[in-house]
Amino acid sequence: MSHTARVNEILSWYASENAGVRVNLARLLNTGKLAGTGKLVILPVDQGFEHGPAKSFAPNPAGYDPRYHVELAIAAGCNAYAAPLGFIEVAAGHLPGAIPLILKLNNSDSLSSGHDPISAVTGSVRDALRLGCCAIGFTIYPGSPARNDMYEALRELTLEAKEAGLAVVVWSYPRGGKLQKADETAVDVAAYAAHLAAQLGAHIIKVKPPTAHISEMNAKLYADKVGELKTLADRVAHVVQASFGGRRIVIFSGGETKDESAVLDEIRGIHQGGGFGSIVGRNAFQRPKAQAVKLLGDIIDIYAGK
Ligand code: FBP
Repeated sequence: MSHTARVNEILSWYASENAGVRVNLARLLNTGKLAGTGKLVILPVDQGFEHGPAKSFAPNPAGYDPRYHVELAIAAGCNAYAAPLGFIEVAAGHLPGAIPLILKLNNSDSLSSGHDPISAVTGSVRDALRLGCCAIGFTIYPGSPARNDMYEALRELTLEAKEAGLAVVVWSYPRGGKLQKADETAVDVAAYAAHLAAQLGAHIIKVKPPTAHISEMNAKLYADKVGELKTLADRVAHVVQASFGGRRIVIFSGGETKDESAVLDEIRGIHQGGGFGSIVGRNAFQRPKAQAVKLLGDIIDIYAGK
């Protein structure tokens, strides 16, 4: 199968990478209903680890069974499925090769509080290779006093993953330190977080949808730009621009479960702003399966320009 012009263009942004990395990026871009469009919709299910099983799966108890999620990702026509080691082991054994897998190599639980935000490394590049994954995933918390430890851990894992021909997906979630809650999704902070992930060698960058808030530290710098950042589309365009002038794949997370029209409005904004897609977890797996497949299908249609 030859690639579409758009997939070839995107692959050209990663010209320094070896064949294995580019094959795996192509796998991600050529799977599911958005195959060939250059857009991605990924199902991430690490919330059981991050937020706890009852908080994550009680709204739709089918989700306690890890097989459910990989089946959902396939039924909906997603490009990939991302999860920590335990869920990926089940997915790889249940439906081997059915959908590209992203092994999330670090995770943080919600049982302890009062510490600097930092995740534990809970998987390895060897695990990703053993399980046939096409990419590793890694979360950084820019703003956390422990950020440099995360950047340095990511540097090692990125090198190892790239040498092994795996793609690298970075969840860049500002939090901790001097950042206020509102700053975590502020447009200036989101743009900075996306840029950091790009500089750390990420092929795919994941941030939260940026709000119109500007953090105190950048208030002066952005004073003249506020009018240009009024809509979500404007703000997404700014984040994409900060990611090497649009030459890195940037996708946006779904957040807490909300009503369908709110989800779809947000996706329209991301699409209009030139975002490359979404990574939607709770808004998918916390709904009954038929509703989740329909909602993911509507999201995919927006990214497909339908
Ligand atoms: P959601 O669509 O459920 O928000 O999932 C996206 C995601 O990045 C997950 O991978 C992760 O568990 C979650 O968001 C983290 O959100 P937070 O750290 O804000 O609790």
